[in-house]
Amino acid sequence: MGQYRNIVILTGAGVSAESGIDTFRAGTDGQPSLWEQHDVEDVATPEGFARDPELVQRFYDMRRAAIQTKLPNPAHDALARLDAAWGGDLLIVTQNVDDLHERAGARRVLHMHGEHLKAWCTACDVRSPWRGSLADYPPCPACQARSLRPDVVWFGEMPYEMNRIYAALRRADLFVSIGTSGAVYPAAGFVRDARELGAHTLELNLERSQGSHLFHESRLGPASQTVPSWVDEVLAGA
Ligand code: BJW
Repeated sequence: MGQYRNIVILTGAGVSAESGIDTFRAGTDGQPSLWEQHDVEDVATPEGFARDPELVQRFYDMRRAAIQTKLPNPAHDALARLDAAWGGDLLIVTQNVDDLHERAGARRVLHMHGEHLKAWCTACDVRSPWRGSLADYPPCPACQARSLRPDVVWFGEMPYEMNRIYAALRRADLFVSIGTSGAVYPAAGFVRDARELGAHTLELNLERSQGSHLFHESRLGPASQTVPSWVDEVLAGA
């Protein structure tokens, strides 16, 4: 691992699974996944929100409350350790809307699918820190309009900071994907982009994902084990 300088790490729901946060597709430890419990068209599309905003607000209220009771696990801790120690470029692009990377101490984190702990005012376009409920139409702290929605990216919406992500992928000589099924684009395409641009590509996942064959290397196992040992390896070679 000593030959690398610029790293992009993509994380998905699998990195937070051992903190007790539900994954979206295949459930873990006998728990049903989120999309087994809720219809994705109803709760994760702008059309679903327009049809039944209260249902969607309650779904996100429940998840926003739940993440505040969870703690980072050894995978988040190891990535924070790498972030603190790594002298080259490093960007943790997370699809997760929880704040566990930050609570573990990571600084170079980009939330491409938004954040549970922010509310977005569709009247004035300001995003405000938010920990409570949105279901009872609270006023926007900036403009007082009662037009707040969860600051998350639904299907059909543009993920955040794509230019910054592609710029990091162009510089990367190592791309690592952790705990994501590779089912959702554009994130699922990053491995192809990174590889075409010359990066070494590594997958760390519980099981082989949809795009496993696209990686140079796959290591299987729970993130709480595979991530700390990979981080040790990278830092030993640095
Ligand atoms: C463990 C583990 C452990 C478990 N240790 N591992 C046809 C083709 C291509 C694209 C499209 C298409 N039709 C439509 C599209 C576009 C669409 C899309 O991708 N649809 C697919 C269903 C095909 N995408 C979009 O609409 C996106 N926008 C877009 O494309 O804009 C246009 C554009 C054009 C050009 C450039 C850029 C943009 C927006 C996608 C928004 C996704 N939003 C959600 C909800 C966010 C808010 C919320 O949290 O509610 O994001 S959906 C959901 O899926 C969430 C996640 O971030 C995302 C990815 O899920 P993830 O993280 O991979 O979780 P899982 O559950 O799928 O997998 C968990 C993995 O962990 C598994 O592999 C387990 O094995 C593993 N695991 N435990 C290690 N302990």
